[in-house]
Amino acid sequence: MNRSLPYAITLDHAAEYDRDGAILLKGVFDPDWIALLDAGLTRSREAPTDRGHAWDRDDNQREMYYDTFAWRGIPEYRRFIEESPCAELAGRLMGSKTVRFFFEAVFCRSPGCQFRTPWHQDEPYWSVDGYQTCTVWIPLVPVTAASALAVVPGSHRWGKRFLQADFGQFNPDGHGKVPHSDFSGLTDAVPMPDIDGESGTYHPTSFDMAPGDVLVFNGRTIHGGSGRLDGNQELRVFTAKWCGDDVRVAFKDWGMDPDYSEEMTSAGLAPGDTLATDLYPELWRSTAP
Ligand SMILES: O=C(O)CCC(=O)C(=O)O
Repeated sequence: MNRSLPYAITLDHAAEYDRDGAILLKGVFDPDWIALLDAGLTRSREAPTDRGHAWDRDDNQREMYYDTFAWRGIPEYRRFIEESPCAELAGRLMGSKTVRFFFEAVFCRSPGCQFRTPWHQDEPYWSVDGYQTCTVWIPLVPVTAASALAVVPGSHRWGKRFLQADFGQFNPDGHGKVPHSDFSGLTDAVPMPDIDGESGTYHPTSFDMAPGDVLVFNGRTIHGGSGRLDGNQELRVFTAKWCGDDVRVAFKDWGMDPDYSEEMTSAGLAPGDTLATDLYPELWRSTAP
């Protein structure tokens, strides 16, 4: 398994990521890493966490399944997070001297699932604030651009928080441990623009991707639209969320999703703190002066 990146992440890559709030990189992880994550996802589905639940199930029993923050109990995830070059990739793109692992989430669609992830941002609804948050979106199977996650280039710099769906409503089984977000107290948020609109204003962008390719995006970048699989296609995605130097704990009055404020408080973290605890291990540090 490749422990170092297969090619250098250059200043041009970092500049593209910073300009667009996202970047596609091909062939980052070798097949052994993908097989390991896939085995971890199978294990995780057999023993979901309290947060694991379906987001959608249609009349044909086609399902979209989600789970998160399972990595300490899933040895395959843990090995990937601690030993793969994912932390370095995040650090170099974010231009951060240090990188801490925040959490993982999996998005698993059965063949033909039509459920599209709603357009949303991450960082405004996480229990942290900071420009240097990112997701590494790693499909474990081939996916066409029409079904892959799309990003709205540049939206991380619009300086706005957008009202988005309460993801707790995606819960066909009425699962008890699903965080609900009541965004009604969010006075400075503006309505999510019509990203799919016919005006063609927002240019949502997605790519054909093969296992080993990654889409890395800033936590403020609007993303969504994935789904709409053709009849035989399934979509198994592992995502790793990373935080850089400028990230601080922030509990949002308007609701958090996922809401890690309890875990953070138990680990002794308070609003304004860095994430410097074992809960969020530092997994990469730049050696540049
Ligand atoms: O893969 C998906 O459909 C959703 C991914 C996502 O929203 C995320 O990683 O934040």
